[in-house]
Amino acid sequence: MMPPISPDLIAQQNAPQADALHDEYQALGRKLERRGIAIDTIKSRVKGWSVAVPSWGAGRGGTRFAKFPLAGEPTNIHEKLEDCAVIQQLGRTTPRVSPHFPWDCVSDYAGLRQEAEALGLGFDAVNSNTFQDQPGQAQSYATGSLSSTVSATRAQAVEHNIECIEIGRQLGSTALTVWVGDGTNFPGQQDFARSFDRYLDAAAQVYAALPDGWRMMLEHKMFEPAFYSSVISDWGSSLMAAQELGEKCKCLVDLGHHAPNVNIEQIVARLHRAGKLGGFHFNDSKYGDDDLDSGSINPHQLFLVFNELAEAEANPRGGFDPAYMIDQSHNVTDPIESMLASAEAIAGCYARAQLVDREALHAAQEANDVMLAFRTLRAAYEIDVGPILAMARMEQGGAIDWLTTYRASQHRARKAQERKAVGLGAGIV
Ligand code: PSV
Ligand code: MN
Repeated sequence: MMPPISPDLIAQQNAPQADALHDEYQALGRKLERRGIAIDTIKSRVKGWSVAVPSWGAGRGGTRFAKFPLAGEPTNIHEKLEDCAVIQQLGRTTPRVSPHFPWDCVSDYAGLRQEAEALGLGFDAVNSNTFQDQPGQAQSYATGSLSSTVSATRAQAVEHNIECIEIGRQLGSTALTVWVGDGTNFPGQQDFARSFDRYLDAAAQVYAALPDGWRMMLEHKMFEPAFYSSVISDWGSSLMAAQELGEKCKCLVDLGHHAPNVNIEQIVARLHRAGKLGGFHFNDSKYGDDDLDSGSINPHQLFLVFNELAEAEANPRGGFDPAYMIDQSHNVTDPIESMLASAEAIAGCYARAQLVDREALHAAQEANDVMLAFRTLRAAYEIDVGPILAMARMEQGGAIDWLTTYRASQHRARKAQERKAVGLGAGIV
């Protein structure tokens, strides 16, 4: 299969920028060398690091008020894969796609896997969906799924999750992410303890169906769609559930699923300490949202999360292998551009965290030298790692300036001719 963007175009766009990039890379290399860091080592680590993109993020998202479609946006998994391939071709940080079912259902999963492979992509964790009803579905999830009071509804939700595992097997995935919207809107609507018991009982049936080498990741979310209480509302509930379910069950941290200003980096450290850090859904948020582009609002928090990850990697305790995924909704941008920007922001925080002088940091911490500890950490954050990321991209066939190259490719305009138009979404207020 032809790559969606011509490699010649990428090379042509890179050519006039290559000298400046080499200059900047060398200047940064000298600066890092003075701090005892070899820039090529950091570049190799960046090349070895990756984050998955969500299939659902390839289309224009919407809010509950409206969706503003984009001409040429993908409407099925085949078109979504094609756009994800563009992201990988230009950015070289996102070789895997995390699919969502039933949104990405097809009749031939072996064929879908081959299609992805031909585009240079693989599949990451499969996501189940028991937060919406599907046409013809026997039981409704209106008042809950895995925690429903109705046993037939719980059974249906269990069965769907098991089906997702089966699909994932065919796609080469090794993880199932479970997020449920279960919860309440009114005090008194449900009993907190009994809902959690029912959830655990149903989740245990899903857990029992996990193949060897698989993990199940529980994603907590404080609110929405349930606005008074959620069954798996926070990392405490998630950890309790993961501990009860077993070794193969871990917690997934979606950055937007916390109250504003919560210290997420500390949660990351705690989950690692408990041996339960399963993975991430990266996004950013300002208030109570979970859909803005990673690093667009609070890049410093993203860096602090990666600082904890670097600590965890250096001190793996029982093991360190989190799954990294993006989970965003792109309501006003071209999703390809947003995911390229996000992948760059995330990889940039990964790179900066590699620059922290850990020995000096630990020494300052031990000596209770507050300012020195703070300055040691901040020094890494303040380094512009752009030349490392751009060099890693270029050396792997990606674009130095992915935005200009993407726009020059006219990919979206071409797809607007080929793909069927998406209807206007209806706002509800
Ligand atoms: C819920 O807000 C969530 O973060 C879960 O990961 C879902 O699977 C995803 O968004 C898409 O709705
Ligand atoms: Mn999520």
